[in-house]
Amino acid sequence: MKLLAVVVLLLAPLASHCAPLVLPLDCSDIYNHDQSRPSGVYTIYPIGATSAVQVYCDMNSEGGRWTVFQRRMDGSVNFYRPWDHYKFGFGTAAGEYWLGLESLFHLTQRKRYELRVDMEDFSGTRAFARYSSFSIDSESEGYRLHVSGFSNGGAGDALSLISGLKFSTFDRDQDTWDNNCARSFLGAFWYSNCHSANPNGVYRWGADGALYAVGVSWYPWKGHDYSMKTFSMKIRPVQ
Ligand SMILES: [Ca+2]
Repeated sequence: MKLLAVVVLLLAPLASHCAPLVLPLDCSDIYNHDQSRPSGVYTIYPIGATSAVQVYCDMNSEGGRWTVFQRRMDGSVNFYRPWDHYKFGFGTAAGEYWLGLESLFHLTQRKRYELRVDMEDFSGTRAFARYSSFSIDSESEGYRLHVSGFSNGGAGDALSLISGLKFSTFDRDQDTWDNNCARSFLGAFWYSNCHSANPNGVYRWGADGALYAVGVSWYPWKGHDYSMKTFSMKIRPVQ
């Protein structure tokens, strides 16, 4: 009994050095807790203890810690969806998905984030764009986008000009065009009249002009009628 008490006393300081039971808000929290964690699917809690959601964490690009909120890779998930789907998220974190605007709003309320947009064409060439500041407003503000501080990873800038715009889906037109951009270009995004990038457009296999500008496109790099092989949008806290 005496021995057990001694053992417990000896172990007590060790226990207090163990991981604190703090739920990770994003992939950066997961990385900072254990820097040996590889890229992959993890559970985060963007809105609190009852908001568990699975995401893909990019632990490789430029030092890692990236929380991926949008990902295209094989065309297995339909991205032409209504407002509520974009609000709450859809797809699977191991494959193609959209995290959800509500989670994104809460994350960018809690920390200051930067944005990285990665893309790859069907010949295996990669490019990216990075923005030193990224946040969105609440749903009552239309999930208005704030993005600035572009730096070029070969892809060019397709987002600085759309900072300040509200998010649009086919059933909630908040673009600046007389018609409906989401309906015309088969996606959902921060559209103006209409876009220089359509990350949530129709997955197509490379160059395809049969239908104008409906693919997973990034105009400054490949124009309106080239649809990427892979595309992802990811955020991490500014250190
Ligand atoms: Ca409109």
